[in-house]
Amino acid sequence: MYAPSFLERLYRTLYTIRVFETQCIKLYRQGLIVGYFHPYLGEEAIATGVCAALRDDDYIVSTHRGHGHCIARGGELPKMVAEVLGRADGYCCGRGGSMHIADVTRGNIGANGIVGGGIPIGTGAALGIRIRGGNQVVAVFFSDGAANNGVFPESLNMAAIWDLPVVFVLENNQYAVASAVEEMTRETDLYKRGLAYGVPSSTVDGNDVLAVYEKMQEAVTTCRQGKGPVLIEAKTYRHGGHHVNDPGLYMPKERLEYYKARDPVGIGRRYLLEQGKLSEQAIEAIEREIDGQMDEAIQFGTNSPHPSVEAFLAEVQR
Ligand SMILES: Cc1ncc(C[n+]2csc(CCOP(=O)(O)OP(=O)(O)O)c2C)c(N)n1
Ligand SMILES: [Mg+2]
Repeated sequence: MYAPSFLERLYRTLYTIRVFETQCIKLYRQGLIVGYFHPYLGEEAIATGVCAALRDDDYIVSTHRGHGHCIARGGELPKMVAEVLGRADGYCCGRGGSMHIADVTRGNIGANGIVGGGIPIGTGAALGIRIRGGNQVVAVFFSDGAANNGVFPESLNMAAIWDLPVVFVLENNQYAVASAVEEMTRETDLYKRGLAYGVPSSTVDGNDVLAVYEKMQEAVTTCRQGKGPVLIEAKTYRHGGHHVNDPGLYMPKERLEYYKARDPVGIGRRYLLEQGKLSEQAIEAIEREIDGQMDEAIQFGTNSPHPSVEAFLAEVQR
């Protein structure tokens, strides 16, 4: 059904996100990354499937758990590693760190340390598209915790009355830090909130990259026809605690094991093996190639200098 080259492209993205997060966790444990680092492990299929359905001139708005979004949008690993290490050659010259990577040349408007902060920004970008008469689409990523912030219903309603071309991608990983979604809301099918605003809304298996891709394609078509917005709730689960230093002991073991058995990277690999008909050896060669790219990115990042104090002040005064 899908071309092997497309399945390979999806798998390359899934695997790259997995390797980036895994290697950065090691850098964090070596004390090279300061502040917080929120891994996207276990959620890779959402960014991958969503971004695969976008055009180059579309936009995304990311979150504090945003490395996967950036990679799926074509972000460059060396500049990403340099940024999370706070180095001068990073995407934001080392001023943003893990939670604030933006890559405007690829339509990545940026990550955001303010939970829910990206929702009105993405809605505004969609309004900009409408005013300019374009037919691009904005994908706004956010999670279940952000959905409980007032900006979500406010933005959803505004986008609905103005038919804005925005896809609200609710990554329901079932936790906001240590707060389980069922403790935070009675109705845990969060997509239903969109129905109250007259917005086409549905849920999808967030661990299945092709399911996400197909759902996003429908949403993008709706938006390009001027019938947006759309809300997609992608159900998933973090593979660990909220950030690197959180062991996630509050996460029930059986639930974690259930989701780990449905590993999004493993599912993407199976698609490539079975539908793409790539051999085990061919897939391993792709994996070694990406491992090598990540090693080079780490070299680049660790060799990059720390930003100078003068440069910091220059930016503040600009
Ligand atoms: C406005 C705001 N409130 C609180 C925080 C602290 N905080 C950081 S991450 C987080 C939880 C976010 O949960 P969710 O939106 O589900 O995102 P996830 O971590 O699951 O990706 C909180 C409360 C913040 N950064 N911004
Ligand atoms: Mg969450």
